[in-house]
Amino acid sequence: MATAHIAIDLGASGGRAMLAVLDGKPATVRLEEAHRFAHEPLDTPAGPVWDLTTLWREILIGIRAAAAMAAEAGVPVRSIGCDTWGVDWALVEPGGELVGLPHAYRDPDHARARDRLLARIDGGAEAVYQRTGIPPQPFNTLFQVEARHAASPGLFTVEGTSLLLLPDLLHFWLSGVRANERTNASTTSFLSAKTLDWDHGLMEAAKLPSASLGKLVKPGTKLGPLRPELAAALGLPDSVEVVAPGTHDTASAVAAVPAVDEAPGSWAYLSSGTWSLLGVELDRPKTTLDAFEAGFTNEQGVGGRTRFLRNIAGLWLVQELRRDLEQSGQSFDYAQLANAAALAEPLRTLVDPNAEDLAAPGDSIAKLQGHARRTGQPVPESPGQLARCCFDSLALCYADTIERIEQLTDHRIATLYLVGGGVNNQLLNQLTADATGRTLRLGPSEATALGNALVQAMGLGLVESVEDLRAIVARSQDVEIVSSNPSSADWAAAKQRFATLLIS
Ligand code: LRH
Repeated sequence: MATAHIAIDLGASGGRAMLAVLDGKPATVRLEEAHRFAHEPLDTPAGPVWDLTTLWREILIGIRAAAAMAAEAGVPVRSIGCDTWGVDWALVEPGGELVGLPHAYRDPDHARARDRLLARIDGGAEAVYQRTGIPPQPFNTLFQVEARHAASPGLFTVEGTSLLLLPDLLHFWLSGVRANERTNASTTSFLSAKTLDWDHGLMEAAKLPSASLGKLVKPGTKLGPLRPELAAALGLPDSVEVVAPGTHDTASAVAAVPAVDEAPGSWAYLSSGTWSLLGVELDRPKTTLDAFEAGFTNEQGVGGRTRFLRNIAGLWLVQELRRDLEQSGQSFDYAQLANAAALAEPLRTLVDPNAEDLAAPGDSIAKLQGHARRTGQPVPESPGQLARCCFDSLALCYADTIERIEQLTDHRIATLYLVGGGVNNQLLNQLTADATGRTLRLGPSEATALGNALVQAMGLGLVESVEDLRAIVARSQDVEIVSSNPSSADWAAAKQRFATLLIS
């Protein structure tokens, strides 16, 4: 019998409620959008914060819409689960009251907090990496907690307060149950890569209160039924279960990569959206010095796998460029910007997409031009030149990352699976295939919502394993292939130039 699962998928600039219907033998999945909304961090004197009441209202609108779609199709809703971007968190008092608003991770204060905290820890960043497998990115929860603690120590004083990552908070609001789901917990940089439990010692070394860390659960855990009063208000039976998916959006996306019948180690994934997350699955974290120096994170995945990947700035660069162009009176939509980039001279100006100044919001044009000047390259002036600089640099960064993976894992990557909204960017797809010299398999663009819904189904015993999940996704969609044409430009020379620009 067909079953329906509601996936709430929040990104840093927009969220959606999706209805997934699982049906048939062998099973396939159909995904429909019930509701979509935009949101953004709000500036306050204490720093940028997430507008939680708006998010909650939109989520409830989305659940209600998805419930109505399921009722119309005559399919029972069995579960709901939420995923969001990583690292951001909230404090909840024992009585359930929220302590302050959660801060948004792109806050310049976090880089200062990181430097301060690492200076207090013996062995600094490398020691933290060996313990957690997470490189010292300023937005990691560890550094955010340091920033909040330094600014407002009073936040942490109430006994029994829980630190919940954002999807954990939403699950608490939906079910009344507090738990920390492990995939997102691994983005905090205080989850031990060895025990996969909280690293209380690291929290103590960092002089941070760790009593607030709660019970860890794995993806697919049934947290409890939807609160009865909420179920009634949403038009759902109170038998609907709140099931934690891989609550880190990247974990959900990687779970839904349709890699079936691939030789182990022969494929990599690129989850492409605001961020580009490029990596492979490993059986366990790899916290060696060379992995640290190459900038790889070891995040936890669905089915106990490790997501060994690099966080690359991704389409954020183009989103920021578009915003800056708009502020200077030049309005482009993404398709127009990609068209202008396609007509611009290839490989003219390159930047390291992971340069820390580019990750902070604002002044995109001046920053890109500053990088060009400082490195003696032609300064991009037109929107097409600026966008081309972003796309070419991303493609080269992907190629560089695949080479690093091959060196670190001794595997040869033949195929790159591309999932997420970025799969719709044809120019970047072709540049990626050309720069990497790999075959690209595209889709699904909604991998995160699919992975979220199917891990819920796994928690209910309707999907057997990650392999089963991937086979369902593969069966449910057509895969588009992009072949590489490495002779399209002088990629070899560009790679050499690119290598000289890298900060790490
Ligand atoms: C992508 C993502 C990424 C990082 C970042 C903060 O949405 O989750 O994996 O953790 O957001």
